[in-house]
Amino acid sequence: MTTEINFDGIIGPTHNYAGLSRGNIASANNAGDVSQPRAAALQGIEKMRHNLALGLPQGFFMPLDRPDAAWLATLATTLDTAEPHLRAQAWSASSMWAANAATVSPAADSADGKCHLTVANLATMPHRSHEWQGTLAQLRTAFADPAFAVHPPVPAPFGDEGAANHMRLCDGHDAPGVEIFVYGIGGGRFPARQHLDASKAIARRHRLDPARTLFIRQSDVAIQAGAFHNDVVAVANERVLFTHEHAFHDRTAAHAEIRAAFPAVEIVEVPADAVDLPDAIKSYLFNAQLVSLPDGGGMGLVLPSEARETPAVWTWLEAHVAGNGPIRKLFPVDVRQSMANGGGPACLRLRVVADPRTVDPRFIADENKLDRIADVIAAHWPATIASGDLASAALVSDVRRARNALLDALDLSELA
Ligand code: SUG
Repeated sequence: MTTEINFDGIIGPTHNYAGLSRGNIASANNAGDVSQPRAAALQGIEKMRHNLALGLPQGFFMPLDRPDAAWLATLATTLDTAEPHLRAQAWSASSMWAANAATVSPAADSADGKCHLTVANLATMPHRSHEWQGTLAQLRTAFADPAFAVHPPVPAPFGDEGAANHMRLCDGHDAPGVEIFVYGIGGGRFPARQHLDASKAIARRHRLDPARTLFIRQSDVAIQAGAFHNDVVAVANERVLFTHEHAFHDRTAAHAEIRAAFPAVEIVEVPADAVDLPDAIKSYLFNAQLVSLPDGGGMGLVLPSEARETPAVWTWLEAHVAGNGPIRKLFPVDVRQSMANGGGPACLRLRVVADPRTVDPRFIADENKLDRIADVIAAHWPATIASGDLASAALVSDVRRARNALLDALDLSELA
């Protein structure tokens, strides 16, 4: 049966705070802190357990092979000799944020009846620009069934950050939907990472119906406040669009276009005078998983525990749940290690609408498999990484061994 499956990126053993993402305030604020890869990865596993227990189908992706010595070789340097900023870029564990792995168009939206995935080029940030090769290999393994079409990235000058800038409205996940691509226009202090030409190329490749495809500009105010991806200020599920007042460049026109393309939409907008942009971004209120609960349970919001600690945000949410709004339940989860690099619950997952039987079963989670993964993490992931540790040859061997142990445990050694 066709359903929505959330694939979470397992947080890799090289997770560290190098302050690599300009425009991502958490990444900048925590630069140089000591990270906790083991705790980080276990927090990610607990989030998956939580969602499984809600009755939601769950998958996962492997961390990439880091530090990426092959990438340093293309820059004519090595792990030993690289300048510190390049070494840190080679060590990045940022593929954990699977929302940036690819853009996904379900089969019901495409003229050829396949579920299309285009791997993101992540061209704007050097530390993420070398993710796509490993991600593409993994997507081709997980989605090898003819039900899927997996595409290479769009060419690099046109920055593409995948599903983080893509939303879909539909009557039910398996029904044809309206796909909304949100792009930014650069020029400010912080970069706009999603290019309109990239979004349009993906829509053409995925053979989307132009009448059910929208391209909407993200607001500069949001980007400059630290919303480096649209999924920091808006999220959609089925008929509901949950959004901040300042998410889009021209709010009135954006809402009108969305209503015209999908009249059944229910727009739940949080006004700036209830939650201002700094609070929305600090708490990651919108970087939540808006999920349809099984058995007609309405919608739930799986959101970071920081949302509960931000008074304006929690007040708004409690009032919404107490009223007649579509969000019926709030589920705070602890992903603090990821949050400290600007990645909330929604960043950590890629949504794929498909029949789980068409996905390589090695990527599908159940409780036993999560136990097995947690055991490998507990045994092999470093407890801490400080910035000086990135120069340690011993740590390089440790993190490689850690990832290989995970690949072995899941019978995925072909991704080594
Ligand atoms: O690309 N942080 C990621 C966070 C991505 C969040 N994803 C979504 N919003 N979907 C980024 O900015 C920080 C890495 C560092 O500084 O070490 C980082 O890459």
